Amino acid sequence: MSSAAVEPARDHAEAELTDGFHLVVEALKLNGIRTIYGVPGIPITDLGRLAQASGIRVISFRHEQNAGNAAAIAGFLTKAPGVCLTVSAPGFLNGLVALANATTNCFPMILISGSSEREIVDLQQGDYEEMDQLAVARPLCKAAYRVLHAADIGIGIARAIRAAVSGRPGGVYLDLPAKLLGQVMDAEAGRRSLVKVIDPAPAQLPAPESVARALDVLRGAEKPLIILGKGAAYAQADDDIRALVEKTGIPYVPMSMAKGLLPDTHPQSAAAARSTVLAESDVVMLIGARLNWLLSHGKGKQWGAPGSKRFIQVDIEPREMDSNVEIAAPVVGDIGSCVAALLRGVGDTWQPPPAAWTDAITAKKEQNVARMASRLGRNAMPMDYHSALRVLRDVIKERPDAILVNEGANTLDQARGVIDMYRPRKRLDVGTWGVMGIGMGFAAAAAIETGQKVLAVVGDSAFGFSGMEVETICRYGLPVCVVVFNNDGIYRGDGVNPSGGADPAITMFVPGARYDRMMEAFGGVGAHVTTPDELKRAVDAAMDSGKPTLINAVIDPAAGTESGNIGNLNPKSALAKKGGA
Ligand code: OXT
Ligand code: ADP
Ligand code: MG
Repeated sequence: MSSAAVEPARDHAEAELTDGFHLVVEALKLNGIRTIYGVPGIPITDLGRLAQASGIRVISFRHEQNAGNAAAIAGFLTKAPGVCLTVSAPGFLNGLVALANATTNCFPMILISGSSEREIVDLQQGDYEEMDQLAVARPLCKAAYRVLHAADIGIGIARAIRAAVSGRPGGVYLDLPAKLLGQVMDAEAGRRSLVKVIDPAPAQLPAPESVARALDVLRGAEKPLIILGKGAAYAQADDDIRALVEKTGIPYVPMSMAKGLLPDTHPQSAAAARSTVLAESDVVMLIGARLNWLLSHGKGKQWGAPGSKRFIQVDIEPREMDSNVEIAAPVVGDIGSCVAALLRGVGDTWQPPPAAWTDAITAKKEQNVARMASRLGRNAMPMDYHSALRVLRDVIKERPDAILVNEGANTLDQARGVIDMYRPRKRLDVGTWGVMGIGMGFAAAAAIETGQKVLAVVGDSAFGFSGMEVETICRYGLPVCVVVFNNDGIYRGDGVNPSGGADPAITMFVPGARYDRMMEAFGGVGAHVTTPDELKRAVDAAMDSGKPTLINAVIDPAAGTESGNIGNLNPKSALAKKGGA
């Protein structure tokens, strides 16, 4: 559309007019966007106001990264793009971390940022918050667009929506220069320029021969294994996924955010025998899970003898195949269609895996469960991770619809193992990047998008990245209970400054800090607990009342390990003087 299509207001004194602000809001509404997460300011304050006036829920955060994380997880939970609205340069950059993280995790999201005047930015003449935002965003997201003419707003938003949710979902950047928002055009022409996206994420059917090949490989397995990833959770094909697992009788391991697709207590879950099944399986079917670092790239010691494994991979992204190891049977398509096709092929006469395989898994599971039970049974004082997590495990068992948000290092790794999930998409965590700071944004959006109560279990360091959003949680009265596992530091709270100087160790925080008072400062409920009983009472009260609550749970500063379960990824200098924890 050329600029000639944008007519100045003065020529239309009599005609009904619209402008960029209204067209953006109408385009979002037309496409079913009901919530915007963001931070107001120049040049998008009025855009937010107008959106709110016209019935969109606009949630104002204290920092764009948290608003962006909220939008990203809204996308994961709903399969519709979560929208984050920010101001130019600094606000945009704050939101960009969340956009990149969404893209990395395959969550559909749109970051809409206001920007400065193109003419000034391109000549680098020093405009207010000058930055070539489109160029900065492009390498960090799935697609990036800029709209220059009001008459193109409809098509720009349509492109952003389709790019975010079709194929492999991801983050999209949409650049809206300040001047665009004020552009005026004929209202009827504006209405006609809007686009309602039809079938934004079309089914992608797998080729029948790829399904047949996968079933052949699976049928020939002596020690088959299914790995469910967060792509499987995203796909919302819950009944078929469960039927596929149960009809084949194949043991499965859920990746962290796929926990609950089948209840973690399911007899076929091999989560508690993870090392055994990764090493000893002969055929592994990945459904919506990548062979990235979280799965040791599908090779090495963890995966047993070289050449002992054949992989089947179900994924919507063809280029994911053979990314790390050879995929013997790629099945490319959307998980709903692929799993339905696999299920049809499985039929009613599928032979379950040999008992030798399932018995070996059961034996290993029993060992690990017994080991965990003895840890859970200890009543350590001060609390260690397991004594605190035991009661949180019970909270989720009693309230399987509640959403668990989880971040930290030890707080993350121990909670993942201890807290069973019973329903799909109820566990939200640090994802592919292991990023700290998703906590309060995820918690707020989970409450808003699902209407369920949220339990956020976060390390004291992790909490600090988004902690100011407890004000947001109080302001909107969200049913979020935050439990801060307070061990006085990153990984541990007993670090020592190796120089012997007065500064604290780099992993230490103020000992005995009272995070509960932050929630009280904004009118929420604060609690300070030192025993499992106190913790259970405080969490039960919060989950029953739905009042914004922060529980400061004191954890033994010496209970954690450096980097949690992934200490192997933390390089250590052989030359440095030993210090710290
Ligand atoms: O089979 P085996 O025998 O091996 O046993 C396994 C299972 O079978 C068994 N298991 C069970 N047994 C019994 N019962 C049950 N139910 C059961 N379930 C499992 O248990 C073992 C282990 O099982 P698991 O966990 O499944 O297996 P494993 O081997 O651990 O799996 C490997 C992984 C890689 C899949 C898994 O470990 C994983 O998903 N890890 C994710 C790790 C991660 O992402 N960590 C976060 C990043 S750490 C670090 O980077 C941090 N930073 C730096 C930083 C970051 N991240 N971001 C930003 C923006 N800036 C800086 C910081 C600052 S963490 C951090 C803060 C930390 O401090 P906090 O105060 O917040 O937290 P605390 O540590 O608490 O102080
Ligand atoms: P996890 O961290 O749980 O292992 P990953 O984020 O690594 O999961 O992998 C998710 C995978 O799921 C990605 O490769 C992505 O392309 C895929 N995916 C996402 N949504 C769908 C879908 N609807 N259909 C098929 N594949 C999907
Ligand atoms: Mg800590």
